[in-house]
Amino acid sequence: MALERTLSIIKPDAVAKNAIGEIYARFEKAGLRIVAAKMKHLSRREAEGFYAVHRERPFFKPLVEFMISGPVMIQVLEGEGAIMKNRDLMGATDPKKAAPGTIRADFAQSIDANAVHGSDGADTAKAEIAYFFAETELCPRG
Ligand code: RTP
Ligand code: MG
Repeated sequence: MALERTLSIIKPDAVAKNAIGEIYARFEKAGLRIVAAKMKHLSRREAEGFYAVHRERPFFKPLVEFMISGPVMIQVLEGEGAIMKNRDLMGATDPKKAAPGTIRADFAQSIDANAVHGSDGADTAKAEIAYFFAETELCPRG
C-alpha cells in the first residue's frame, strides 16, 4: 500500500462535545500520523468553497450552516492507505448506517451533524489539503 495523505475535519458537533482527543486517539491507534493541524471557525465563503462540489444538492445550505456553526479542527493525516483507512474509521455518512465502533456511530447524531469529514479519493485529498494548508505547514513523518 502507498503512503498517502488525507484531509480530516472534526466538525462543529464533535468539537462542541469535547471529543477531539478521543477522535485523534482513533487516528493514531490506526497508524495514521497527524502531520498538520489547525482549529478554525470557518467563514461562510470558506465552507461554501470547500463543499463547492455539492452546491447544487438540496443539503448544501444546511451543510454550510452547520459547518460554520462553531469551530472545526482540521488535520492532515499521513499513513499507508490513509484515505481509505480514515474513511473506514469514520463509518457511513449517515450515523444510523455506520458500523459499530466507527467514529460516526459513536459521536454523530444525524446525517447533517456527522462528526467528521474525510477526503474520498487521491485527487480530492490533494485539493482539500491545499485548500487549508500551505506545503510548508506540513510536517511529513513518513
Ligand atoms: P464528508 O464529505 O463530510 O466526509 O462526508 P461524506 O463523504 O460521507 O458525504 P458526502 O456525500 O461528501 O456529503 C457531504 C456532507 O453532506 C451531508 N449530507 N447530507 N441529507 C443528506 O442526504 C446528506 N447527504 C450528505 C453530510 O453531512 C455529509 O457529510
Ligand atoms: Mg464527501
